[in-house]
Amino acid sequence: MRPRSPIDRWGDDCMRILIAGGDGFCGWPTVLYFSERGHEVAIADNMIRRQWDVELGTQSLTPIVPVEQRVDAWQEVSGRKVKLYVGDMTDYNFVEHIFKDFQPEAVIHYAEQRSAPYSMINREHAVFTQTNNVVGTLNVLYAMKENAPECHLIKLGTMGEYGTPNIDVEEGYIRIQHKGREDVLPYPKQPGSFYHLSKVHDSHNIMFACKTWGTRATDLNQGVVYGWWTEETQRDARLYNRIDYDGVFGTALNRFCIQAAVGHDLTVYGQGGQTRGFLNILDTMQCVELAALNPADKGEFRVFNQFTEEFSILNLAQRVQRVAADMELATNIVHLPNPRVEKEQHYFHAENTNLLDLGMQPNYLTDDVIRSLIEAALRYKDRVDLNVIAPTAQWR
Ligand code: NAD
Ligand code: USQ
Repeated sequence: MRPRSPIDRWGDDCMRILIAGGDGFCGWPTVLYFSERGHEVAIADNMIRRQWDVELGTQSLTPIVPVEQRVDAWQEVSGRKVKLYVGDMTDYNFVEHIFKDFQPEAVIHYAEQRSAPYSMINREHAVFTQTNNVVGTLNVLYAMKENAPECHLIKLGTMGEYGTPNIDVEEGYIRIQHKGREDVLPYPKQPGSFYHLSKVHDSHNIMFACKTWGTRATDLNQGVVYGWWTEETQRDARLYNRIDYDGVFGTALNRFCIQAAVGHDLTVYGQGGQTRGFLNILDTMQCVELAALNPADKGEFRVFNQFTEEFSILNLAQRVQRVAADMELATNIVHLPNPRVEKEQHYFHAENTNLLDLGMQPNYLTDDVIRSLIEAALRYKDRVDLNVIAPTAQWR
């Protein structure tokens, strides 16, 4: 069968989609993206990400309004209604209620604590991260088994599950020959933080549910996301997406663009040879849509590596520095002592053909994209608190 592309999406393809974590950085644009395309969309979120801002004394670079106002604004702007369930995914009564009430055909599950540094602050933060993430996902699996056995789970995992092995990273599975026998087995996992470990635990639990109960699931091992605007989030100031730049939740390329805008040194940890998969947030939308339109079979645990390009951190900092110089913004690159325990020079090459085979059309990182991110950051530079940029969580 030909893969279903976004072009087919109108009409029969519209479905009921639950977006867990729909108030977050990836979740909110996903809500608007699917709603705009005619799907019936519901958000589940407990707004804990906004509480972590309070805990860490930071805020989104862009001003964001409360989720209720976001949902009302979307209805006003687009004429489309999005349902909102406020609650904690670790509370099974809450999760089961949504499944009975909304009866989703697909669940896009973003609702986790997603910062590696946050998970490494201390014991409490490590325990919280793993409990929040693993229990929330287990609740979704049970709610699907009991209430919606045909539903498709689209779960956000991370490329960091694999670590940085000295061989190519495959998509979820690897063919191994051992003592004259051969099998296709889950690709070895070497995660680099208690957060990344929580994703490995999730993957194992989901794989077990698929095998045991016939659950259908797609694990999207996503790389580092950059950018923050999408077509829908720019339509009204009340629809703006959040964007993090602080030392705990900010991620590499977005941080460098914001640092360049405010004249802060670009903070490369250690040598900067750390190489990761990256993708534009526009491609996050594309990938989850392709996964939703082409569901896994019953009992299938499908793994896609969700990134478009590989970059070293130093290379990204140098590109941002060069584009900033063209904009007459002078920036230095500093090599800070690395707060993490990770390889700073290593081999890294990962496969990413599964989503391309489904029709994904990557948005590659060009100098124009970097320029547009720096320009967007310049508009909000007065909201940047220079005191929260340094990394604080230490791995050791
Ligand atoms: P985010 O923190 O901005 O959003 C997560 C949302 O989930 C927040 O709105 C938060 O309030 C909610 N949430 C967390 N725990 C919850 C719970 N127990 N119950 C209800 N709601 C809860 O994160 P994000 O950047 O949008 O990431 C979304 C997902 O994508 C995460 O699972 C993350 O691991 C994964 N991911 C993100 C990136 C990235 O670069 N941002 C890269 C790869 C993978
Ligand atoms: N880094 C720097 N300077 C910075 C920030 C980061 O050198 O200012 C380095 C880190 O040491 C690391 C790399 O850049 O080697 C990536 O760090 P990051 O903070 O950009 O991303 P990471 O901690 O890996 O986590 C982010 C998201 C997480 C997602 C992951 C995808 O927060 O939710 O799972 O990217 S991946 O990296 O592919 O595992």
